[in-house]
Amino acid sequence: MTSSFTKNKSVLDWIEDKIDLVKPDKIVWIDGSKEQVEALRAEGCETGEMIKLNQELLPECYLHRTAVNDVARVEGRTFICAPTKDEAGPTNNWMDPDEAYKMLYDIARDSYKGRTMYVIPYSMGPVGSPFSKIGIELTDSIYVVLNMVIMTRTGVKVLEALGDSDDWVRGLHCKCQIDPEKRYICQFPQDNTIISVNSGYGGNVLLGKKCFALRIASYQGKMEGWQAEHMLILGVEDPTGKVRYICAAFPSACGKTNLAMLIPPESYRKKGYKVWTVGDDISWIRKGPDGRLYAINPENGFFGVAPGTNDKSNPNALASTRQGTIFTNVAHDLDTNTVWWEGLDKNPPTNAIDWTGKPWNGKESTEKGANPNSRFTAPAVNCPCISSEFENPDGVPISAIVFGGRRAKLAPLVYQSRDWNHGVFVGSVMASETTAAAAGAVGVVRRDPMAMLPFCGYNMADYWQHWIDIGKTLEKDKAPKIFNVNWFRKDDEGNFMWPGFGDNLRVLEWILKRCEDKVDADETPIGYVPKAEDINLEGIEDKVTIDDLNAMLDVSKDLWKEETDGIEEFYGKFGDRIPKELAAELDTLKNNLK
Ligand code: OXD
Ligand code: MN
Repeated sequence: MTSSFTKNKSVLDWIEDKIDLVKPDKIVWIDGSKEQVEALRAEGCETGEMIKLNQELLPECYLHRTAVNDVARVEGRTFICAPTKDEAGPTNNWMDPDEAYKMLYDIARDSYKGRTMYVIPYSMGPVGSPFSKIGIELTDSIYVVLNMVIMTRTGVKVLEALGDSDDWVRGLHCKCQIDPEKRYICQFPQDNTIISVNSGYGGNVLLGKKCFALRIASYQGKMEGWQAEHMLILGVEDPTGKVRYICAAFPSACGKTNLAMLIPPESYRKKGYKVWTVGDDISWIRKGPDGRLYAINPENGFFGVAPGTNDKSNPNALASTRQGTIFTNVAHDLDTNTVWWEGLDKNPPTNAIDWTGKPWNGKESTEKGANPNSRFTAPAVNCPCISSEFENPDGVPISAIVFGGRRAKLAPLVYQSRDWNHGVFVGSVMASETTAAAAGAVGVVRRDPMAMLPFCGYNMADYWQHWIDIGKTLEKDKAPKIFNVNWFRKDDEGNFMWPGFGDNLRVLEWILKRCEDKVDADETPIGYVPKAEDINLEGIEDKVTIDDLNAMLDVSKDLWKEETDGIEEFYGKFGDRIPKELAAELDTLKNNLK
């Protein structure tokens, strides 16, 4: 095969092979031009795949509805196809690579007949950055192309940066019949390959995101000495203009996008504090020339959950969606040709189409207008608080790493690990209690180490070892300090004790002071906990008293003893693959609780 876009033999051979397999009628290379995007939007509208929204109120914005059986990532049908089951580990689904290729090729064979193959060259990270990695996704979906154009850097410039290198991630997406019984999202970390069939929904088909930037990249990072993490990156600017950066990992439904785009409380704004967003979902982290850890956000947009986003909960996210955005599975207000979702405002449209495509009157219907997992795909540049360092090819230096989860009684508002290895332990035992938002029982503890449970491309115990090994390469005063936060502590009546949202900056302030040794702390069995008077309550004294704060900072030995049983059980799944450093941390915790 030849092409005017590249002479890279590994690229051309692979595409030729896939053309033979799926048999498209036509091949279109995505060149990254505005004209091509415009033409694809128009074509998507002609086929009904995309709906053009009110261009005065929402310029360059479109709506898409997926099949009703295809509205979320499917962890049960996501596989790590490593050579052996042990390499995938006990927390991943595993399939033998040869069997997986055969099965997937049988499903994909001839599936592009009568359709177009779009070839998307994309870069995760700024093109040419030493952090960045290149992928090529083949897809038969215009929706996927238009989303990838927002979420990644695409086009000719990517092929130029690749040159004749073989170091790129192969991605094949086939919509097929959107048959949920034949839906598979397969990662082959050893082959830099992703194959996704029978889905048209975001996380399953925008292959640069979870499949590449986390599952494949976590394995690449292990082999190459860096880290791919499910972490937001934010910068806190203090009144002197100094900006310090924090990476934070939380399981789904813990407010990651909200924290990444936090608006400081009024008293902080008056003093000159600002928060800058570098990323809301994924961090790629590596050591810089000065020995500190630096992070980039490999993405170029936000694929955020729409419901609950409004001008109080997250005005920056909402503002990001006002231009050049694709909405997926939200309600369509026919009177204004705009979009609506639960929690946007108290004024649902009465003449609308719901996310399933049926007529919907938001004032009368008991059904939801938007799917609970409906999304916006918004360009990062739209975000009013996007960091000036967003495009910095060298990333931003990380002062603190923050883990967190939803724990009603157990974890204090914030605590600091004693050192790097203890911090890795804290991340490895991360857990969240289930909420009513998900199916199943409420309040059940789900372990989600580093928020990577569904995203780690290899054995999680080896992943922890990789964390430990990275720590060994860092000088003590250069390593980020590691913390755990819990915004979700409840009192005996079941009320949240901490106001959250912008007030979380009060906790970040304490964290950054600890990083610079500017504030003392109390040593407890689980790590360092703030003295209540060191958390600034100015402006919220009527909502949170010192007594409340003391209650939120309390560490109950009894509850933590119960917790160690759960940790032991979880660690047990990994047998003797558990790093000895983490086994020692668990012993230390148990001793501290005696
Ligand atoms: C996401 C997720 O969509 O983590 O970012 O589920
Ligand atoms: Mn995520």
